[in-house]
Amino acid sequence: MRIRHPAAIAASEITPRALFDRRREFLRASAGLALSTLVPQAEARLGPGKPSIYSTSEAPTPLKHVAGYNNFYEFGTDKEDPAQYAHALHTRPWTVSIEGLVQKPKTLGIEELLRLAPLEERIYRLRCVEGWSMVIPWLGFPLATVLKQVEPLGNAKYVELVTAAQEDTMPGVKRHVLDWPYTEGLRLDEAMHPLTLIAVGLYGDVLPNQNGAPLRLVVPWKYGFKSGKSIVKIRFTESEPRTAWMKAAPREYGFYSNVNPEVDHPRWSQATERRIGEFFKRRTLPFNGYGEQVAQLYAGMDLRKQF
Ligand SMILES: Nc1nc2c(c(=O)[nH]1)N[C@H]1C(S)=C(S)[C@@H](COP(=O)(O)O)O[C@H]1N2
Ligand SMILES: [Mo]
Repeated sequence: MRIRHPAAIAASEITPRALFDRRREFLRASAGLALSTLVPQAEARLGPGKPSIYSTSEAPTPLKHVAGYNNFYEFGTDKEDPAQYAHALHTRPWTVSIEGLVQKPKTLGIEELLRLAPLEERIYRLRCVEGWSMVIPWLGFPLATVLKQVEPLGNAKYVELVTAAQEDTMPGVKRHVLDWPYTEGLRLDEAMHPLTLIAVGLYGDVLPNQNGAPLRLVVPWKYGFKSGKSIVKIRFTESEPRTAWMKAAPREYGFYSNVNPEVDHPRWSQATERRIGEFFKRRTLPFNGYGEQVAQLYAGMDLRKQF
């Protein structure tokens, strides 16, 4: 696909403040009790988070689906496996090592990471390459905040994200489904984009383990698999990192993985999606509806070849 004119929806999507506050009241009221039953080792609530102009005004998907229908292959390949097994994940102590082509490599503990920036609430669409989607009220801060801590060198062009592989808690890593640990990657400008989020919570509370506790990536204009869960390492590189899905099926999953209704997956169409909780399918939007913010990152690229 060639870049089209920015999707017309984006401006109308920016949530007016009053509506936003009302919706947050609603989110808080409806999340409250339910989440504590879904997060066994519930820690202190993270609070509501600063509202963000990047939030969609679409209705959030009920928490029972957000935390009950997941892809987290380290815990098994069925959608119910993560909710069933991820309670065992060790989320403390937790450190993230930031290394590679940087002036000042650093290892930051989760508590230090949480102090880097005020938490924002970002209500984003998430579309899985399998053809389903959700709307999730994340709590987090831009990945850029973390990347700026280490002074990248001039030849750094990409970041590789490496996620946890805990053999004692993750039954899936004993099976050769993927080449563990699960890794992902972004070009530096994608990684620095203000939409690219490190999420530490959702629905006003800490992340349920099955959603990638204690911290995961969220890249809303790309297919869900780009949003790696339970990150332990961020490495700056000069060449394009190979990702877990590219290694597993290079014909099916490319590096960019931008949501693109015009480029079919080799085994199925990407033109429509089913919002979890709804019956009828919706048409999928280019860049998952975030084209106005990100299309210019890909100007001049042929996104059929660089899929
Ligand atoms: N470590 C890890 N991260 C992962 C995955 C995974 O299997 N392992 N699955 C990805 C896929 S395919 C999707 S669609 C999203 C799902 O995120 P959610 O379960 O929070 O909705 O997580 C992504 N991040
Ligand atoms: Mo996915």
